[in-house]
Amino acid sequence: MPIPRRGRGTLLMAAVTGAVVTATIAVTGTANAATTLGASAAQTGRYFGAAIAAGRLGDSTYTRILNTEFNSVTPENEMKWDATEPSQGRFTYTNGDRILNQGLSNGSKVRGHALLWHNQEPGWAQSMSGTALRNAAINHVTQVATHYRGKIYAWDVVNEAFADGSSGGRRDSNLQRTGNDWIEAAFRAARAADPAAKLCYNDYNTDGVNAKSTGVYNMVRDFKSRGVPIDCVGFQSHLGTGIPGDYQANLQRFAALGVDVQITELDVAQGGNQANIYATVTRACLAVSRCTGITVWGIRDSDSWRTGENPLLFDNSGNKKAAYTSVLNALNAGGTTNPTTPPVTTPPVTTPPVTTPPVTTPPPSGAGCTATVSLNTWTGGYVATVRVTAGATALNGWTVTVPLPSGDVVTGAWSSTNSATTGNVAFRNVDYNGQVAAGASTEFGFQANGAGPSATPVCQAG
Ligand code: G2I
Repeated sequence: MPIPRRGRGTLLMAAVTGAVVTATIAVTGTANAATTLGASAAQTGRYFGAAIAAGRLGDSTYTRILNTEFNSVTPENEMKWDATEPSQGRFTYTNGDRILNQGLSNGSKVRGHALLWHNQEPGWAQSMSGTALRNAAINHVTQVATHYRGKIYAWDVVNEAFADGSSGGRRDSNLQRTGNDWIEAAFRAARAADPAAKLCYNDYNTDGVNAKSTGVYNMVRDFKSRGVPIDCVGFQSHLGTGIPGDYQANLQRFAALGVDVQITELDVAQGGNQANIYATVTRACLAVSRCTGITVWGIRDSDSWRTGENPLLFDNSGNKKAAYTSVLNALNAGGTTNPTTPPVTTPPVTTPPVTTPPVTTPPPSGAGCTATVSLNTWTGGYVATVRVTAGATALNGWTVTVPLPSGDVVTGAWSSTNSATTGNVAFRNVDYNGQVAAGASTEFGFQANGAGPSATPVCQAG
């Protein structure tokens, strides 16, 4: 059959300039024609990613699939606490940076995983507790998020902090024992360090409506109502041979809280239903406009942490499996368009010159209270731990005013609320630490950018 006139013209252009052809295909190729996972997901504004390991980047089959199929990467282990801060205060980013650069050089998004997790804590942190651990954890969040500032699409700020089973409550860990507010303290520190990254809470066994996912749901709702910075929830989706019937409804109820949802660690046991389950997950994400993308937890079956379960989209030799085709077809069938909302960008804080009013010192003893501050500093910032001690009379509420020099800005506080972030900052007790017996003490803390308090804090009872 002779080539129609128009077709001949197109072919001629193709022969003359390859660049034009590429653009033409991208525009005129129907929405259903993409042939890789990443490109297919991109048709609806989403990404399709993989967890990758720095140690495998020398494997040419692995990197070929990675560079061809995926437009997002997550470090499988390289940005975890044990990898990035193997001894306290000594940060190593070599392997994390390899993942980052692999992703960025391929035009991919990079999901950061994970700033705080009770698992894979470095040994030095495992043996810590209380205020020392809290300070170390917040410092870790600040340092790592600062190192990767502006380069990470979304951070798993806190990973797997909820208990399995019917309680719907928090998992016990040394981090949890530093106080229930450790999660919000971590999110605030992460926002301060990298305002452009979306901040996610990530967990497993939250893939349907159940006690655990409802516990997370209630936390997210609480965070949104109190202005704690959270942008997204990650659903790991390590699935067996079934999938909860309310998988999509569960994603939708989180999205309705005003957060993005992401499938962050998808893998599915190989069995009769593997391809169908993969397709069901994909369709659920596509049906929820705030579901921004899907990440599979590895590339080939042989790369998976689930040895022997063959849970991924490529076989040991790198061949596409039936599950791959079912995902690709589901992506190409389309769905809601993700608006790819840009992350919240906090405008730079312009600090007006602070004129410090003279401080009237409360009576040093008897009724009232005293406050002392200890600092854990690094270049440009610090974590302050403030000890509040009651005088001869029990306290029923307290306020500690900390004088900050010009330029210091509080970025987060725990076990207290602060009404301002600069100048003379008043920290007020929260529900559980306002009552302090005569002579007894309680502690709160805050994190700030700057050099540190310029004078002794002032404590007022009541
Ligand atoms: O456990 C599966 C995933 C559950 N959600 C959080 C993810 O971060 C987690 O990933 C897995 C990695 O896939 C494994 O590769 O996390 C494991 C650790 O809990 C990782 O395993 C560890 C081994 O336990 C270590 O022995 C090994 O040194 O991987 C390390 C690096 O290869």
